Amino acid sequence: MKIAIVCYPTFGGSGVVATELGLELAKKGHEIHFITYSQPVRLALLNPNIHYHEVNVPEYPLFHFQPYELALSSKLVDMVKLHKIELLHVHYAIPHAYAGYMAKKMLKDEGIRIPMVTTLHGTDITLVGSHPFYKPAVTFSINKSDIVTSVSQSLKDETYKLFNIKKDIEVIPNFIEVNKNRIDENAPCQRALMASKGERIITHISNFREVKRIPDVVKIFDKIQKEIPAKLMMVGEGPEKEKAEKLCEKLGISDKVIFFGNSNDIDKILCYTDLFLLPSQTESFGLAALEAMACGVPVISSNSGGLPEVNFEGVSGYLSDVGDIDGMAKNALSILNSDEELHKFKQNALGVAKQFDILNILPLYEAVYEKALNKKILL
Ligand code: GMT
Repeated sequence: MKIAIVCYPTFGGSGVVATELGLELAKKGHEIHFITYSQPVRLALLNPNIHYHEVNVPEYPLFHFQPYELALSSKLVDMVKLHKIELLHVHYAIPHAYAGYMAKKMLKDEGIRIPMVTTLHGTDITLVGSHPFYKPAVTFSINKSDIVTSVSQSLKDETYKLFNIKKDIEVIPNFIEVNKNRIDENAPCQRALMASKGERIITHISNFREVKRIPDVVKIFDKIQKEIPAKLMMVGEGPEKEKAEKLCEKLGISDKVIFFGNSNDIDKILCYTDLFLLPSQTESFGLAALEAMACGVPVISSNSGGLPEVNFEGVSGYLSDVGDIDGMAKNALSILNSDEELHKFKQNALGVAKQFDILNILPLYEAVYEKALNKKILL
């Protein structure tokens, strides 16, 4: 199949899912065309089936806002015609589903009919998409997609609650390549560099936005380190980072907290991690938690959104109400206080992650593509 994938190329769950999906589809022989404004961060152009086409938006003094959707839909039209692309898969509704629909319309005028699959990822529905400024366009473009998927049952329910959606939404969860060779043999797990013997290592990875409740991460860690020797690894960049650094200073724990910035080597950090913290306000799925679990790291998270669909209470970790810092610290300590308990949770976390192996999830996307190609195309 010749598939165009439209996504955000930056660090962030939806772009990562789109990129990993494209790479895996290419390995299976599909021809994949990534169409976005810069090369996706996890994209290695090492497979002849992978192509990348950049969307350029020239600056013009008249424009207060650059018309990205227009440039994207034009690029889609050109690339579909040039490469005989058969299907569009857009990740994150805003503005990709809207731009995809416009491309379909333009192509129809030239006698080309192409189906569009839209994958909803989370904030395109919850925090951003449901804002009155966007809602009519998001509703319209979801209803005009030939097939819609969401990354969790929770996000599907939320979509029906927030929008007037008249079509079926298929749940296809986030995935992970469980058998990936995560550890470089020449640079095995470098735990000793980061912490001394007897210290537990706790990690948080995100885009440091408000929804991640970064101050909670620091406060939970503060409570943990008062009871046991521990270090905190903070991985990622975003608007809440500076505030977190200040909070660490205020609590007098700066020497125990390492801020890494964005990293493409998260496996190297997760390989020496004992526990992962994700106390988010909401999380449609929580890919970062799954990535941790695939490295055998148990998760302490909030119980909001789709998190209970990936972090299983008392098995791969524990879940608490949003903002329950005491509860999360207590649960963390119950795992970290005993080597046996930690070992058990590590094994369990890996076991749960295996359910989300790419080998189980890829056929679900392929089935959706087949269905889209065989349906009457919506316009
Ligand atoms: O919140 C993020 O980390 C970024 C965001 C995105 O769209 O890139 O992530 C969303 O999509 C991920 C992949 O499907 C999900 O695993 C995340 O839970 C979701 N984030 C939120 O719902 C806040």
